Amino acid sequence: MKDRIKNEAFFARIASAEDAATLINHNDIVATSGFTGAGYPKAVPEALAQRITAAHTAGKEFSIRLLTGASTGPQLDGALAQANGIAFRAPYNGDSHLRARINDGSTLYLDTHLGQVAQKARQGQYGKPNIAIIEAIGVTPDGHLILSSSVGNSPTWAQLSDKIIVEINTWQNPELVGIHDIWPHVRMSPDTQFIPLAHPGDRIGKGTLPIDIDRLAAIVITDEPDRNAPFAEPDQNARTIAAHVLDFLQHEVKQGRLPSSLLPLQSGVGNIANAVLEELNNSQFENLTGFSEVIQDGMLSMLESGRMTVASASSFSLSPEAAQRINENASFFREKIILRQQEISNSPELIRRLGIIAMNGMIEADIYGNVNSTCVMGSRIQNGIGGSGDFARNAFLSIFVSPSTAKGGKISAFVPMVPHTDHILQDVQIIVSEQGLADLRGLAPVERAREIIKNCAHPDYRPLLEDYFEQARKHSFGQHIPHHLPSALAWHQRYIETGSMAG
Ligand code: 0RQ
Repeated sequence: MKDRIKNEAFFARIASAEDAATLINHNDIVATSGFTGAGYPKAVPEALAQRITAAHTAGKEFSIRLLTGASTGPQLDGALAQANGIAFRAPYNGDSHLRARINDGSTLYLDTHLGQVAQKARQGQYGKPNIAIIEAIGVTPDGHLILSSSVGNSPTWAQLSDKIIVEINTWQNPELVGIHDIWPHVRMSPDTQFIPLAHPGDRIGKGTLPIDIDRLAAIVITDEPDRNAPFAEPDQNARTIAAHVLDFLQHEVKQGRLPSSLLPLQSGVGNIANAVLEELNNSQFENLTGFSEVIQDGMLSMLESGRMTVASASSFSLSPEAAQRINENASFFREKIILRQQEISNSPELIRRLGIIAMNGMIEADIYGNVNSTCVMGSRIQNGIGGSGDFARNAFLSIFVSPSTAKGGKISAFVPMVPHTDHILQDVQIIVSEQGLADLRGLAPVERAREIIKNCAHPDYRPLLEDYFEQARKHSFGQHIPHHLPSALAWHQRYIETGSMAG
């Protein structure tokens, strides 16, 4: 272990996960590392879940308020949700057990733009964290942490928390050292500083995270891989959507609106986003760059093939096979990948300056191009807004992708009115389904409606949308964004009542 923990004072604080978990009490605010299933603590949360279950069995209350970077994994969100130990959670979740707790009302969820969490935490909006739990791959002789497969909010949690527990995960390759870039000059307004980053490959900070030894409560040793979910082979819809995106980008280059190396790419979670990246890897584009929050399999392939020269993010979201590739070739990837804290990877200032091409999935869009990314039937959370809002609003091009139907055709992804809005029409420039691509740039709302219905809606639902649009124009209170309010949400109500939007 001395090859991982090179500072004596840290070495002296090694404890078991069970002992470390006893430092956490009912109602504590616990802030952890972890972003999209990478770099989250594993052993202490599992031990805490057991402690919570034991307390509940003894008839005692025990729950925590949990803050993270983004989604974590089964040992953290999953185990604590199964123990019904999370009273409050922010800012993003992808775990199915926790999703069920949020949707049945037992956990309160504050879904937040990922780029804003650190700033809000510094303002005290979530309360002062009692304890931070941070996964690292080692400790330097001068007592700095070498973070693991994500940076997320770890610098902020280490700074704000009363106590710190560090998990050293020996599964992670120590050669990842040097992949991180932690900018130490984050300040509160009015003292905020210009972020000196002009290219996705710029390194502007430090490779390690200094922490205050006086607040270091325990070091726990683990040896477990991250939660890595295999990507499904892209289906026909994903491949068709990817081909539409590629045609569009090629057209933009031909028109002289994009350089042949495009602009830095952001790609969201999910199989379609990954399929677009795989398609780009087979394209003629060269010297691509990535400025995103997660690095998926598709981006890894592009770095390996040389199609992409550098990728900046806050974390990985990989299949087990790709995670193994990183672990085996850490010295290659640490030259091509930069992991930053999420207030830098998702900084509106940088997204606007670099001119990002943002590609994100969605649940549904309405005929005017307002997008719902989070709430099924307006009320049931799927994951969260994640970084899609940070990127969509500030991007050079903001693209949303989705199959035209869900649940075997029972749901149309294009509806008269969305029952929940994450991205207003002003932030949505391009929408793509397997049916086609709607280029909404420069169009007024009624022009957008015609494009979306014609190009994106499924043929089974297109006539129904045309009918709605006609009715809306006849009966609307105003003609700017025509709606027929009595039937605007009828499709959703019909699905809730009958299991199909088509009736
Ligand atoms: O549900 O698993 O129960 O079948 O939503 O849908 O088709 O697997 O698509 O994985 O691309 O996710 C918007 C959720 C799409 C994702 C969303 C149901 C569908 C399925 C998942 P089941 P698919 P994807 C960077 C950017 C917000 C965060 C973001 C997301 C499940 O893209 O979370 O962009 N985005 N972050 O059946 C009812 C519809 C539906 C629907 C799909 N219209 N109505 N259910 N589903 N469409 C990353 C980070 O920020 C960290």
